Amino acid sequence: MDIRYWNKDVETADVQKIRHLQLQRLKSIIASALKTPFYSRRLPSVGINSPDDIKTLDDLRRIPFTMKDDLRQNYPKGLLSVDTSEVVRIHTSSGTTGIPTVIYLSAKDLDAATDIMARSITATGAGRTDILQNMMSYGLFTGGLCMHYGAERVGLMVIPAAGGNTKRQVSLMNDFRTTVLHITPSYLLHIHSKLAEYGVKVGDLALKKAFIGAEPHSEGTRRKIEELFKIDAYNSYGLSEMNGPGVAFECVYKNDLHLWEDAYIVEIINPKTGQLVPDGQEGEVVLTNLIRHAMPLMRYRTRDLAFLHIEPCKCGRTHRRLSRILGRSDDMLIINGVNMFPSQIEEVVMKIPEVGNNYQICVEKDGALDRLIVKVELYSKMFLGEAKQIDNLKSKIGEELKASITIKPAIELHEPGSLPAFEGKAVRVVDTRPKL
Ligand code: DLL
Repeated sequence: MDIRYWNKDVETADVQKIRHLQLQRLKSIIASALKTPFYSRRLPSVGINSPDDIKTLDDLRRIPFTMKDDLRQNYPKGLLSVDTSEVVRIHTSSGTTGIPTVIYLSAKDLDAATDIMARSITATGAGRTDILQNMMSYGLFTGGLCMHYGAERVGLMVIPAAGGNTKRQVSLMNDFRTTVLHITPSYLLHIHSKLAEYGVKVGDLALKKAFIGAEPHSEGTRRKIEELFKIDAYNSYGLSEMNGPGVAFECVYKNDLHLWEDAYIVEIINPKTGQLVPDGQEGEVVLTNLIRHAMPLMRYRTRDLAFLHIEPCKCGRTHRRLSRILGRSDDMLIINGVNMFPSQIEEVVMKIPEVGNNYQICVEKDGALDRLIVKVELYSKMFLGEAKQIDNLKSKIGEELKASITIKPAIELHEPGSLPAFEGKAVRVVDTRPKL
């Protein structure tokens, strides 16, 4: 096994040393948090007025959870601890109500996040001689830029291909002898289904590894990818609120994901009670960012369900491993890597005058990719008149949805009263993708 470390001292530090580092960093984050409008109200309300009020790591649990809604309600600057002149980058993710959540990074924060990304890449055995085709979108989404910076730091040659244009992606892989892909698992499987059409065989390519993440996938999907492409696929977990990818990453043993505990404090809680669950038990992942000062975030409820492995890993790293993500404790949908909430769709369709009072959101597998279909009942049968009128209406609904959720779903128009009606709680989402 090709075991490489980026920062061996930290990656293999004994647990006590890691906990000590966490405590020091937590105090320092508290100092920054007290400079934000949000935490300067919240921390004193639980008796934390200075970093000295944190004596042990258990004191973290005095701090209430921070929710996505807190970020939204404090948009855009309520969690900012510094003047914007100190900020060198922002990222955002979309929100349920159209209000995004924003993340601010200072130069020092970006440097720390890049270092963790470099560490993640190195843990897979990738290095300077590798050529990384980065097929995650660049922009407000963290997937593209964060991986890009980390890979450059390690010294890989980066092809900033971003997402889409499959034919060109395959040409790039071929022409530049790409060895590593950064990609969503669904897109990677889709690419495989296109190779024959382009006259390319897997054996013509130089692929060795893929970093797959940004969406839930099963062990079966990973194996399928590995067999089809004859590569090693490494699971990569992260979220924009915690700087994007690089929160947890698999090492060469591909036995679930090392969560970098010097950078993030992880708690696994029962999503109903908020209490910690016993070690090894499934629950919701709660994260505290220890490396971002421009915008501190503590005890953030990710809504992702997973468990922590307690046994050590053969690679020698002491940072505990997070299981693959087993589900969500809310209704967020991830469609080909893009996150959205059913409420965002409802918000848009219900504003369209031709739309009646019932709709349904269907998600299904279409080959390797996910397909989103929004079915709406029309207000009046007469809208189902001419073909041209129908097409115009479908395209109007599609465009308005795209402006909110960034992807354009297929739209189906239905006669009034024809979609399933509910007497109790409506079931709006029909997701027939296979369970993990
Ligand atoms: O998806 C960051 C990322 C980019 C991760 C590239 C990995 C690779 P968000 O758009 O904020 O950020 O979405 C975060 O996506 O809370 C999970 O629900 C889901 N997710 C991310 N990685 C995985 C994974 C990026 N490996 C949300 N397995 C998270 C399952 C994942 N779900």
